[in-house]
Amino acid sequence: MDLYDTIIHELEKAPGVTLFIHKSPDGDALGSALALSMALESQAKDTFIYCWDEVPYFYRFLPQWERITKVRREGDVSFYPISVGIDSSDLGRLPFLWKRPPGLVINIDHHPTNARWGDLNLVEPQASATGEIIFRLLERWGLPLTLDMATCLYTAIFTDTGGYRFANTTALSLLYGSRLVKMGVSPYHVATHVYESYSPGRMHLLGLTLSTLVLSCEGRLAWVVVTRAMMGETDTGPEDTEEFVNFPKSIKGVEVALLFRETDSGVKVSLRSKGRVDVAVIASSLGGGGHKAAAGCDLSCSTVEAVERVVPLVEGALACSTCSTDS
Ligand SMILES: [Mn+2]
Repeated sequence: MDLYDTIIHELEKAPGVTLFIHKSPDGDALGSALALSMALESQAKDTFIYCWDEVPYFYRFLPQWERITKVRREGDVSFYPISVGIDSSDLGRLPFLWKRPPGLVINIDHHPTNARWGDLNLVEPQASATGEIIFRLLERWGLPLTLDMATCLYTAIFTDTGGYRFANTTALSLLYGSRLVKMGVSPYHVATHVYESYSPGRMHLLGLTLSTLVLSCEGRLAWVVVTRAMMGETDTGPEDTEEFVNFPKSIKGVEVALLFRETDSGVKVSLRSKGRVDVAVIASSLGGGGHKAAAGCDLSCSTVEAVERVVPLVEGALACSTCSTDS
C-alpha cells in the first residue's frame, strides 16, 4: 500500500473533506481543488474549499468556481475530519489558519520547498503541477473523470507550465493534456479564458509596469515594479499582475527576472529563472519558497528597500563581476 492508496483509503472513510488552497490562487490551485472536490462529491462526500483571496475574474470560467469560499478568520472555517492542503507549501500560504487544522491533514503539492506540514505528505517536486498529482490520484482511485473535472485538471497543468512553455513541461504533462483533451476539453476554450480575457485596465497597468524596467548584470538580471498607486490609477487588483514577471524574463540574455509588487503589508517578490540560478534558494533565504525556476517571497518593507535587498542577492547568485563590487 503506497501513499496514494493510503490517502484514497482515508478519503473513502470520511463523511466530508475540507480543502484549502493558497492565497493569490493560481490556475493549478483552483483547478486541482475543484477537480478533487467534484470527485469527492461524486462519492457522496461533502466538501468545502477555502482560500484567503477571491477567485481571479479570468478563472471564473472554471466549473463550480463559485464554490470556493473566501475566508479571513479561522472561526469561519468548517472543518471536516480530513483537511487537504492543495498546492500549498506551508501554513503561511493559508493565513486564515492560526494552527494546523484538527483531524487528519493531507498535504498534496509539488513545490520542492514544501514544509511537509501534513500527516500524509503527497509531495512530488517532479510533477509539473499539483493537477498532475490529482490526476494520478483520481485515476488510481478508479473514479471516472467528468468533462468538468477534466477541464479543471487541464487548466491546472496548462497554467502551471505557462501554456506548455516553462521548464517544467514534460512528456508526461503533455500526455496528460492530450488525454484530457481526448475526454472533451477544448484547449482553445481554456487558453482564451486564461490568457485572452483581461480587462483594459490590466493592459494600462502592464504599460506602467514595463516602463519601470531595469536591467543589471550586463543584461542578465531584469526587474519591474508595481505600486499600489499604479493599481489604483488603472482600477486593477493583484490578480492582474499574474504573468507580468514573464515580460522581463522574455528579454534575450536575461537569466533571472523579478517582479516587485507593493501590497497592503509590504512587498510581494516574484522570482523567475531561465535555468542556471535556483531562485527557490534565494526566496527561501527571504522566508519564501517555490521551485528552482519560479519562486516568491513576502517582505515587510517598501518597494525601494525590497529592490535594494533582493537585487544584490540575485547578482551574487549570478556571480556577476560587474555588479558584485558595488553592492
Ligand atoms: Mn502549482
